[in-house]
Amino acid sequence: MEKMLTLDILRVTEAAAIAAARLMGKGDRKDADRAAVNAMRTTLNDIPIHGRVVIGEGERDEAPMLFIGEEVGCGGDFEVDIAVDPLEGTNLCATGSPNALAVMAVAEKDGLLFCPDTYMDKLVVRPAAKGVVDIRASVKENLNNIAKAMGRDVDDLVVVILDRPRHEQLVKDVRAAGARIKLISDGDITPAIAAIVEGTGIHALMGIGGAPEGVLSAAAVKCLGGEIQARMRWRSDEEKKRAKEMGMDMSEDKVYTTDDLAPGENIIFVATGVTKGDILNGVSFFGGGARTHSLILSSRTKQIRFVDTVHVLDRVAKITLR
Ligand code: VTB
Repeated sequence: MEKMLTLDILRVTEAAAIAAARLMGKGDRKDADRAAVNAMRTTLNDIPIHGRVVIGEGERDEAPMLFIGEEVGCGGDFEVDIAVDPLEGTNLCATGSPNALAVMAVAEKDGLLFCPDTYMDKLVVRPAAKGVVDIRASVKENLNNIAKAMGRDVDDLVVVILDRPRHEQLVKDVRAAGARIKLISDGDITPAIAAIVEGTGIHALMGIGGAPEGVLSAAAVKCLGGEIQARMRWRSDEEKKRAKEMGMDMSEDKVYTTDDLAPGENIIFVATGVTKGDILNGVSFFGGGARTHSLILSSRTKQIRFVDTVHVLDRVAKITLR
């Protein structure tokens, strides 16, 4: 599957990123999101899969496209589950800020958690700290254990947290424990990846963000190593009801591990940069075409690929390769 589908999947996130990047800095996040969704859906329906969207743009009645449960693809041998975030960081794109991405993960059937669009409390750590943290433990205890496992002091650690009033106590706790913090305005998939990769200067991600982003982050963790732990944080009774209908455990105490969120053995994770960020360059346009930068991860081969693509939309365009 990995060999056959990788380039097709790459085309999907590339198309979404190019469409969204055209609207970068225009101040309308919904417009940019819509453009990414449209492009992703059109390209997705052109690839040889029987796909089912398990993480999408929301439930059927509130999202006209790429809703949870939607069938996509043009048929063929592969029956797959798909998680999409056509524009991760809609605000980042609308304001031309770093780290907006087009993201997608594909796995064999039942390889990614089928979960509603709600919130999730997350803890992501490096491979070195795998097995020494517990999301139910205190922030201090977790930070001490991460520092010990990484052979450094707590004040050498940097934790990424979404800058939201709901994280006031978390921020206080991290500071009290002695670690440093990078507060971000939006987009917790990029820092989830940064938290598991050496040399990024990020050592953990903590706090409550989107559940869809949590499942996508778990797909990346499954490919790269490290660990994610998560707990559902329902926003309303309506969401709980939907989740119950999907057969989910309603308890906010249930801890989801990497394998609960992304149980697949054959996961492909692809992200294309929309705006230039910590891991990827954004889309750049030139007369007659565009250039994209993407990350492709595979849980089976453990290969990490960075793909730089020049899309020539006008055949007479002058192509500059650097
Ligand atoms: C979260 C986070 C996303 O939006 O969903 C956040 O996981 C929304 O949080 O990466 P609020 O409802 O508190 O604004 C993102 O940051 C994407 O922009």
